[in-house]
Amino acid sequence: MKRADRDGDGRLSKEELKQAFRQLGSHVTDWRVFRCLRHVDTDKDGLISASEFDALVKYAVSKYQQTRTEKDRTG
Ligand SMILES: [Ca+2]
Ligand SMILES: [Ca+2]
Repeated sequence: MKRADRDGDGRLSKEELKQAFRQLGSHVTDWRVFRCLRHVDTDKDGLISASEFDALVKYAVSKYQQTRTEKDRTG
């Protein structure tokens, strides 16, 4: 969270979120980042707070594992 929060305001913007995904080694497109953000942004301020980030990580990990599984299956 701290590493991903580039401007240090304690919340992640869409852009910071995209960078965070990259650091996780996941190549995501803009709309995917946006969808993730919409999914976890419970107070709808367009930013990811620490608790929202927690939910986001769980969401991202489950998505990431899904993708991995699909890749493993197809080779
Ligand atoms: Ca920030
Ligand atoms: Ca929020």
